[in-house]
Amino acid sequence: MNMTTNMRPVSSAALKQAVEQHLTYTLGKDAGHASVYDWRMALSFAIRDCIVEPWFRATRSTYEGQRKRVYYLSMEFLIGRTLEDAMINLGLLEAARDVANEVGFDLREIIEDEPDAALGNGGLGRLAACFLESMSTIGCPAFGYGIRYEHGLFRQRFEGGQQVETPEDWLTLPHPWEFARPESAYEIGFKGEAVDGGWRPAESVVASAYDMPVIGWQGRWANTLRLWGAKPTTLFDLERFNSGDYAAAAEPEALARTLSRVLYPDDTTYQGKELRLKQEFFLTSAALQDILRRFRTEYDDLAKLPTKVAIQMNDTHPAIAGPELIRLLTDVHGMEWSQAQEIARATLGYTNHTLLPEALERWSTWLMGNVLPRHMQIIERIDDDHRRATKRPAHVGIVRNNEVQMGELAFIMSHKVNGVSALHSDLVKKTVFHDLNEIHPGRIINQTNGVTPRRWLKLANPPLATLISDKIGEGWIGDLEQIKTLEPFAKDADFRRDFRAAKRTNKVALSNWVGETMGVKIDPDAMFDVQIKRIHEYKRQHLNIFETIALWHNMRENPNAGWAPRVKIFGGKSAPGYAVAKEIIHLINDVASVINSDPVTKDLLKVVYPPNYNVSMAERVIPATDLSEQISTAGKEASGTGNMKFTMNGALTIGTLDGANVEIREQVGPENFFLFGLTADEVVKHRRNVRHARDAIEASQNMQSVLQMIVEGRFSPSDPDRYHGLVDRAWNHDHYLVAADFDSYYDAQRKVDALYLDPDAWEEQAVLNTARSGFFSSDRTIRGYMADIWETESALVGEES
Ligand code: DL6
Repeated sequence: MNMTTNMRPVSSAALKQAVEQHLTYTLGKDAGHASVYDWRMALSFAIRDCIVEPWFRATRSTYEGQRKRVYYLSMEFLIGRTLEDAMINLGLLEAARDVANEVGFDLREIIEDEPDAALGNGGLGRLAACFLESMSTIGCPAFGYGIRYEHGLFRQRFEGGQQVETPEDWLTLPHPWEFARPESAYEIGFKGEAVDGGWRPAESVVASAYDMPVIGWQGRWANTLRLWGAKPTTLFDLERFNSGDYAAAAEPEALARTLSRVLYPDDTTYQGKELRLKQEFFLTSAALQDILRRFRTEYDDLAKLPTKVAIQMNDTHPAIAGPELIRLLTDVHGMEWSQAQEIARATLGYTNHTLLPEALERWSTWLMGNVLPRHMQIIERIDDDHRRATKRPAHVGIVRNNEVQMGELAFIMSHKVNGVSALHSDLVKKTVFHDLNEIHPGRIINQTNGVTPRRWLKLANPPLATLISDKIGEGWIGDLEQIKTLEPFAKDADFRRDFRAAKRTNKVALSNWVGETMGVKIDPDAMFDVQIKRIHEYKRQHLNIFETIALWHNMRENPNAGWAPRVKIFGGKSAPGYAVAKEIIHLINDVASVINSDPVTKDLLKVVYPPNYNVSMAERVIPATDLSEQISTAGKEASGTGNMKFTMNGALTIGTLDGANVEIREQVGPENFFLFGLTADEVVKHRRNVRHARDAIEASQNMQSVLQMIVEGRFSPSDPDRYHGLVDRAWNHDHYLVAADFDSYYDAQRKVDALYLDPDAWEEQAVLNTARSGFFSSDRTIRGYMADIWETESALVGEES
């Protein structure tokens, strides 16, 4: 099957014609009066047209070949922008640039007019987006299932250095990438009562589908991201309307829409519990009903489900899939209980993304029984069956302490459970699922995360992508392992010079953007030292800012000591209710104001924290980064994926032995990685000493000076007591061992300085980081899931690429 399309307008002239058609007939706009928004919409529709044919072909081929499909259930898909990604994968970027120029616009301006689809909080959601793209690239027949949140992750701005959240509104303007499918709609019930092997819900809403095609590299395959929007079962209460009570008449619609209105702005704890549980069930039930409907159009025998369907639960958020699938198979389709349980288990897989106790989902049995009474019965029966079969003691299990442990439920209802880096998977076995691992040896496996090189290298970093392709050809884009052929060029002075020039181009662009948007002048020749990610104590942005303060202090004491000039760049949002993380944001901004106005260090150190970090900002910052900060407390970061993006883009990493840092260091070579800090085992041992922070601070002159400056109000002169709580925590409640790792981090940073002052040596290591990043493609990760969990094959095997 030749998936390259003959309908695609490959020439600039054909694309221009398609764009103008859409401008005129879809948007009803006269070219002479069209705005950047109009051109963006017209171009998006023209590009979307080019996806439709490969999309149809992929669907037809899946049906005709009776292929197994993968269904990826995720409460989050952090997609960012779509237009540029689609143009790149279709090979239409240059044609689009010509079209934009001809109509008098800059393509970049058009691309940047698109709002980010921020349907996720961070790593977990962005991983899901990378996976969708990789599944399409590989030709793995798949659907992503998620929620079409009207408001994605909140917008962040700073007022007086403090985070202020405002609603995100990506759907205010029409979304050109989706196809509404009102015919694909399912009723989702809640509450009511469980009745004799069934359920009579008291409330219900309709889940209505919106499909986004996801095109893979070179347009050879396209899968579907199906997002569910909530609608009322009855649109309107006419009687109330006619009696003049308009607000009450609209109530059903308003209530239903609440379900898909907002993404929960927190990736570790859960608030608004009932609504969150309802959202999880809404996604899961709609997806499962859709999966069974599709399956039954092709096969009669539901016993064959696991041979044609693989369902992956992205964390425990869709873990209600186990009981819901059993309910559908038994109550609705009349299957016998034990067979239904076996079939559900053979179909489901579960990915664990965290060991943080506060992020392991638990629902009170009261809430679960109230919102999903039939499911509560099913969960208890699964638990009893499992306990009986495995002779597990009564005090452990899915239901304990009047709570439903969703991790246990997901584990017990899955045939495979995976962690997301080698270290994390090992810790999953040793900690949260220790006893279940002994009962079910071999069920827990590892699938180290990855990121798509199309978006994170080709799209985000055109200067470097072009340089690489000029040297080794374009094969790396679809097969990142090929990037290792770049390795010998690390020794080639001309190549190193070009590599440096590519980075400098990106640094100049970032400097200009920071100047324009924040009014801070930064020097593109200084080292760009970057920490961008969610703000969380375990990620230790406070370790970074403490080190920044120590560095600044020492620079002031001795400005001519041969420091490497640096720009410290931070980016990230805190969950709105996470006071400690918000205090860290405030401190970073306060420190930035003091340092950035210091005449003594003005050529040596700057601190910038652009607000509202999102996917598009990451695409801007990562290619311009020299030093990647991956400094979490060992044992806490499940994997990280930002760390991989930086490595691909030739940044060196300073990091702990945590998450996928361990594998990054192995791949790039320990001599090309700045390691510091305690290991995961040492962290556990260290915590046993109740004085660990005090001992470490008392032994560190630098750390003492830092805390002294903060507590004296050096960075908050108008409110000197502002950080007393923070300093008290550093001395007395340092759960994430900032003090214990501080000196080791400070020393590693001085090694970073020394290397940066030797540009040739730095560049050699930077080239090796890029050249050895092949393992971190999400294509590799997806192939691992396909082989080890889903037991599926690529539909593109044997096809010409
Ligand atoms: O696996 C994707 C990503 C990892 O890279 C991060 O290390 C991890 O923190 C993140 N986990 C979550 C957990 N949320 N919940 N539950 O976002 O997953």
